[in-house]
Amino acid sequence: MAGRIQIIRGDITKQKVDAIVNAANCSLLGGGGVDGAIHRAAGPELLAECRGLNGCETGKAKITKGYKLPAKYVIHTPGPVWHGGSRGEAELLRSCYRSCLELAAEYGCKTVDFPSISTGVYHFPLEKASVIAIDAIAAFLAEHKEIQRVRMVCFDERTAGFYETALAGCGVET
Ligand code: AR6
Repeated sequence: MAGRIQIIRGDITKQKVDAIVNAANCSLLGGGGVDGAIHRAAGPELLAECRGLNGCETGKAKITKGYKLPAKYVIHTPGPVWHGGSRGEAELLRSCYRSCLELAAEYGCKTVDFPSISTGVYHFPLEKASVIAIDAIAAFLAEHKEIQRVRMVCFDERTAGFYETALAGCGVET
């Protein structure tokens, strides 16, 4: 039987889940990468709601509706930009995952899909980011049985491979 943490390859904008996470920037006003794809698929009402949120700090999260997306909610989190690892990047990335899951639980979400936060244009090394992500998700799920399933939705094979390895190595029965 599959565990509560799963890794899939795919496009996060196509997933019919309670909440998808957006790897945003602090303005919450859109950008490239997965952020651009989510805004395109959700339609202009998403940007309109985001304009009222007054941005978001790195490592924190804010929630909106999903509009034209199959997902009910979008949880927006600005990940840390990688500066070499000495500027609290690891703790900030961990905080992104935890903050998103806290909001998901608060809104009654049972299924949550994440993209690989910070490993695109923010250049967080995948090997480190994948271990932090899986560890943070596993720790949260251990305390929150009401969330049934969390998936990492990876856009490419290389990214999926790192998360598979991290999941296999995390040693937590999820
Ligand atoms: N579904 C799933 N994953 C995707 C998709 C998709 N449709 N599109 C891209 N990815 P990035 P970051 C993957 O750069 O590093 C934006 O401009 C992508 O292959 O989107 O956190 C924001 O506004 C990569 O593995 O996010 C910020 O300014 C992962 O998503 C900045 O980029 C994250 O890559 C955030 O940078």
